[in-house]
Amino acid sequence: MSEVFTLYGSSSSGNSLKPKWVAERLGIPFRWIEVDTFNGETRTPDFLKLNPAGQAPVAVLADGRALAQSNAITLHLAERSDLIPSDAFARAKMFEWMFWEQYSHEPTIAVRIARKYYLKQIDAELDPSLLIKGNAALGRLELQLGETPYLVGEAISLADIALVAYTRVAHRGGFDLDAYPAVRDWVRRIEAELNIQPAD
Ligand SMILES: N[C@@H](CCC(=O)N[C@@H](CS)C(=O)NCC(=O)O)C(=O)O
Repeated sequence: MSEVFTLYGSSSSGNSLKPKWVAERLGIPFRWIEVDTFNGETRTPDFLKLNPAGQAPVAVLADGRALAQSNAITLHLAERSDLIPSDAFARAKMFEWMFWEQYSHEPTIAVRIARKYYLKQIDAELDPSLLIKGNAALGRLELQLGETPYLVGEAISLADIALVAYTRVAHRGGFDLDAYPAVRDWVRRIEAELNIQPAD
């Protein structure tokens, strides 16, 4: 089957992996174009035509339309699939987690991972609030996952995929998942459901 879309992404970026995992799980054929997000490849004139914000991931549909923002791409790919709850309230809860991910989880955990693991900054160079706010985010997840096996309802949804992307590699940012056993077990469960190997 020919590709339904092209995904510009970085293999080291959880944001890029979210739509990749969704497409793979739903059996949607796509072409992956690797982009180095650390050396300006998302800031070239050609890339900026796809996403003026200069960030990966970007999905380019077969008709040429481009869509950015990891969670928007997953929503588009998963339209009418079982990764989006059909019940209106459950669907809104899924959005609640996805919006929270972009405001309170990714900007702390993903940023600390990028600075510490990829850019090799030492702890003294890092904003101390990243560790505090990242641990608060993990605590929020632990509270939910101590009560329910998935973030919303009885099955995996886009909320789990959005949140697992950086949580599974949180140790690279200096976060200790052993302090969050329900989160740690959920990570393994979601990785198994998505058929992806545990990180590191
Ligand atoms: N909110 C965006 C964040 C995208 C983002 O931060 N992308 C990073 C990689 S994870 C990037 O492309 N950085 C390169 C740059 O800003 O130049 C999303 O969820 O897609």
